[in-house]
Order: sequence, then structure tokens, then C-alpha cells
Amino acid sequence: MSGEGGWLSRLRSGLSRSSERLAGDIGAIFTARRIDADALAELEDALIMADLGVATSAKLAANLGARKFSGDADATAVRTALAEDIAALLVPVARPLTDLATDGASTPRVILVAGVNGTGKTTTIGKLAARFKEDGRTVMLAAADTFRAAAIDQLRLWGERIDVPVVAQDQGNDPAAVAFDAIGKARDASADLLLIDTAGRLHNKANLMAELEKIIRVIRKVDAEAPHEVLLVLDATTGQNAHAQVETFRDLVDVSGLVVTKLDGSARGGVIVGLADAFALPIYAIGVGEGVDDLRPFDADVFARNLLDLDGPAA
Ligand SMILES: Nc1nc2c(ncn2[C@@H]2O[C@H](COP(=O)(O)OP(=O)(O)OP(=O)(O)O)[C@@H](O)[C@H]2O)c(=O)[nH]1
Ligand SMILES: [Mg+2]
Repeated sequence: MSGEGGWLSRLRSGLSRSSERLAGDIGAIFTARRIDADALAELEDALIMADLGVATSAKLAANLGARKFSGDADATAVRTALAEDIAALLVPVARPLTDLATDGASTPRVILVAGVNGTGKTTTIGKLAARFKEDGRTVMLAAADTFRAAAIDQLRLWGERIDVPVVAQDQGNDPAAVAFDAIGKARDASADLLLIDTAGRLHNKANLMAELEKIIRVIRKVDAEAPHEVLLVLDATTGQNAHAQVETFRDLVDVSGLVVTKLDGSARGGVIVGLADAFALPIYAIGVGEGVDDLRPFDADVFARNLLDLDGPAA
């Protein structure tokens, strides 16, 4: 119980810089004033400042303008209406983690985890593996980030902590070879799921992107359907840059879903709304801390209401 309250308060405080500012701006714009074009333009600016992105902010402001408010709008009514519209944008992309682990025809189900440096790939893999294991799945991890020895050790440490086997080779070995080897071992062990960690990639580094493509090519030699999921891990604190990351990875490796991390420490959680609107990619989970339990389902209502500094979901 305390754990539940703990994660929500971390999300709230993570979002607080955006949400308090947004609520303050809306309060200043909509106090005893009609919702006219000027007010909507100011609202649009406030949404952009809260990292919702230009296109999505325009759309939300227009939606609000089309709503029928009686007389002067009060700021709370505006915030409530916005939270509803934002939740409506988020609902189609908010997916349960169990969708990731759904049994397909082939075993293991291969989940490749990608993303630029430091977004939280390795940590997210540890948290995901712990969840899946709790749900009764047999899980294996592959250390296909062979770039740094520390990266291999970091995944091994997670494996020890949550008691999940890790397939690894030496630093500098071909990441595709590690992935290939891991699928074989996961098959032999009849594992349900194989999570593959990859090196952090700056999206302008062509060689690292080529490496990712090679991993996929080699995986497909073992299982033509694999990887069954390509999860892109995004760090919410990077703000609008997350859009560029999605575009680059999506074009290259057929990203099937997102995990957005560091919402506990982020002043820029609003970025999720723009991502949902622009790409319509499933968001399977959010990261709200570094610990094993700090991966949470992405709940559209909870997120939208907290972003507008409103208390929990409407009853
Ligand atoms: N506050 C917070 N920290 C996180 C979260 N997720 C990951 N981190 C931290 O972010 C840092 C980077 O996480 P990693 O999992 O190593 O990221 P990575 O993408 O694997 O990094 P590279 O392999 O170097 O590309 C670590 O210190 C993590 O503990 C989160 O949701 N919240
Ligand atoms: Mg890593």
C-alpha cells in the first residue's frame, strides 16, 4: 500500500514543475474572462511551455475553444476539461505490460530494447524482467551492449538481484552474436521471454545504428518473427528531443512500443502527450525511479489529471 502511494507521489512531484506552472498559467488566463481567441492563444503557449509540443498544444486549445462553457470559464473547469481531452489522447496508447509478454506462436518471445545513451534501457530491462517473473514467466536477459564492460556487469547485477539468467560474452564481441547465442540458450531452456539489452546509441552515429540493424538481421535467422517487440526507451527529461529519437529509431527498426523513464525527476513529463499524439505508439510503462518496483503501468487518467495539478482520477 505504501509502495503504491510512494510511486504516485514521485510521479506527482516529478510532474510538479510542469503541472504547477501550467495550473498557474491557466489560472491567470481564465479568471473571470470569456474563452476568446486571445485566451486560447495564451493557453496554447502555456501548453507549449509545458512540453506538449506545438501541434498538440494547438489541437488541445482548439478543442477547448469548441467546448461549450456557460458564461465565463473558471480555471478549474478549464483544467478539468483539458485533463479529459489529454486523457482521451492518451487512452489509445496506454497499454498494459501484459500485452508485451503475450504468448505468441514462438518461444521465446524476443523483446529488443533500444534507445540513445543513458535513457534507462538496462534499468528498464531489470524492472521488466522482475515484473514478468512475478507473473510466472521464465525470463532470460541478453547483454548485447558489448561496448563497455560496465554495461555487461550492470545487466549481470540485475540478473543476480532478480534471479534471472543473463547471457553475456566478453566486451567487444559482436552484439549480434550475443543475441544469436541468447536466443539459442533461451530456446534450450524453454524460456518464455528474452529481453535483449543494446548499447546506447546517439541517433547520429551511423555505425551504432548499423549494429542495431545487424542484431535484428541475425535474430531473424533464428526466428523470422523476431524480435516480437522493439521497445524504445525515452528519457522524459530530454523534452522535445524525444520526438527526434522516435523518428530515427522508428524509421530504422520498426519500433513497436515505448517506455518513458525518469518521470519522477522530470520537469518535462508533458512530452508524453505530444509523443502519443504524434506517433500513436503504445506506451507500455513509465519509469518513476531507479528501483526494481519503479516501473509502473501508464494510466491515461492518472497522468492527465496530475499534469493539470488535479487530484487523482475522477470517481
Ligand atoms: N530517477 C530515475 N532514474 C532512472 C530511471 N530509469 C533509469 N534511471 C537511471 O538512469 C541512469 C541510466 O540508466 P541505464 O539503465 O544505465 O540507462 P541505459 O539506457 O542502459 O544507458 P547506456 O547503456 O549507457 O546507454 C541510471 O543511473 C539509472 O538508475 C527512472 O525512471 N527514474
Ligand atoms: Mg545500458
